[in-house]
Amino acid sequence: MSARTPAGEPGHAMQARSALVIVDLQVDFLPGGALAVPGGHEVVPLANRLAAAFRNVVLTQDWHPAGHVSFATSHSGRAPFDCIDLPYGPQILWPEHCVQGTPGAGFSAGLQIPHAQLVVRKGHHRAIDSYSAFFEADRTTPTGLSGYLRERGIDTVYLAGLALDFCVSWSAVDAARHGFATHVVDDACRALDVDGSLAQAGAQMADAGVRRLRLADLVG
Ligand code: VGL
Ligand code: ZN
Repeated sequence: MSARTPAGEPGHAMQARSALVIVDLQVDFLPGGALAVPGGHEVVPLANRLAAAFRNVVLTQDWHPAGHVSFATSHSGRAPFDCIDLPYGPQILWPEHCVQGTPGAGFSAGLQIPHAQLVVRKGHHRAIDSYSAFFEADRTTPTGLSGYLRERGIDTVYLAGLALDFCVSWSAVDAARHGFATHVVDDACRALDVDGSLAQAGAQMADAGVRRLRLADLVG
């Protein structure tokens, strides 16, 4: 394994207890996609490099049914990026994206992580969005990822992918709150930055004790 050990990380033995979670590197989030994250394509080769240094890799996949509650088209008179109140809280409305089984919901063709062990599909309940890989937006419906990691003896999580201010940060905050030592690899993420969302995500991650590091801290 070629990973350099980040500050405070005891090294090889810890690899068994660490997992890399690569968030939503899907066609619809890349330039030209339905909900493109600026520079999103730049993350794909970085994720490949990062993943090569991890024994345990999990991929997440945004995976919505047609007519999903997060789509602006599901609410008459609403436009993408409007915010509405739903029973579980405020919800930003998005263009239709990552519809189950469509090409846009597929992983980037450039993603080469054959040793990934689990794909977590999220956002599959029509009436609840799910940015986090751990809990849906009602903050109570679990995806099962926490139990999966714990059952495998994993206590440390690294995250990278798209979008930093939504699915990456929500996943990181939930991981930290549920007791995982949590690190976000900043330069292997890109953000949407909708109405101050990036600054807000930074503050929430800091509050939750999420550590931020850079790719070079992990792979030389
Ligand atoms: C995401 C908005 C809607 C993300 C997913 O992957 O960050 N953002 N669905
Ligand atoms: Zn989504």
